[in-house]
Amino acid sequence: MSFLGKTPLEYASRGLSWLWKKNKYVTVGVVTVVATFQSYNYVKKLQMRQKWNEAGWDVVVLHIFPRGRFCPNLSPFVLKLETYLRMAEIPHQVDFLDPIGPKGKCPWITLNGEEISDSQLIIERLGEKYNKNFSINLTPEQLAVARAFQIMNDEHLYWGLIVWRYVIDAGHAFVQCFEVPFIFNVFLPFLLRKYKSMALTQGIALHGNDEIEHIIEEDLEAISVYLGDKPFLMGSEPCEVDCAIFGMMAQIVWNSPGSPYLRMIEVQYPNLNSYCQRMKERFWPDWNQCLNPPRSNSIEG
Ligand SMILES: N[C@@H](CCC(=O)N[C@@H](CS)C(=O)NCC(=O)O)C(=O)O
Repeated sequence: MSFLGKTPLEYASRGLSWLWKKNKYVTVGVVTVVATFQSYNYVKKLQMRQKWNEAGWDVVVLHIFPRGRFCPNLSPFVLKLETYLRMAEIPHQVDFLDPIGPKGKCPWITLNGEEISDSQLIIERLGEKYNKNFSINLTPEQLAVARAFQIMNDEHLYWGLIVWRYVIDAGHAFVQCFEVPFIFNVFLPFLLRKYKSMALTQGIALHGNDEIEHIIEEDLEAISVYLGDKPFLMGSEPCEVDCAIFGMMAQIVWNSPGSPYLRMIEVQYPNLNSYCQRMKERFWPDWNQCLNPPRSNSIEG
């Protein structure tokens, strides 16, 4: 990794030699603090790796963000991957302590000591390893359609959700959807700024709110029309693409109160709501227990 042609190490060594010339004692102090912190992190990571390895051979350790109040996760990609693990009945354990993986994103997994990132790449790897292919009966044309929907969902519709959640709504609904630790309130403005900058770089945040709503409505309409009366996106049985679509739709249905997208689903695209309920019933019979705080099954939601 480099910035303007220099590695962080080069920057650090320049900074230190400048500081050394100014004050040798302060330099020794800074180096000691940084070295202690790094060693602590290193040892902690080693201990965690050891613990993850104890999960057992061929048991996936799924590293994710904490549970939500209304939906097991506030990340569409976590819900996608966890739904897949349930669909494929792959033995797995969940870790909430180290949600950010080697590529700087959540979710990621550890499997037999190997660290693997990105929900889609993980699904592909696990499908091969555990010999699970839920799209095996799809024609090449249907496979192409499923791929196009997955990309629209994960790489396009996602950004509409991001802009609404972190920019337009400024995190208000987001913080209602999970048990917010006190420290998170300090961290929230940085998170909002980071997502705004990412959405500007991606391009969607360059549009006005009405334009963004229109863009996302078109995506929702495409999914709703293609789903039609079918129980699942590609037919009567669920397959891999349903995990992605469900992961994202669930964010609108359960984690975006007051959003225009929830209104659209409720009013214009009710089949997307029934679809979410269907996926939830099929793969998350313990949904209420996976919420934080857990709810008893007598409470509907
Ligand atoms: N393509 C990745 C996307 C993962 C992703 O963007 N995760 C978000 C949470 S929804 C994340 O980790 N954000 C943290 C960050 O960017 O710092 C996947 O499918 O896993």
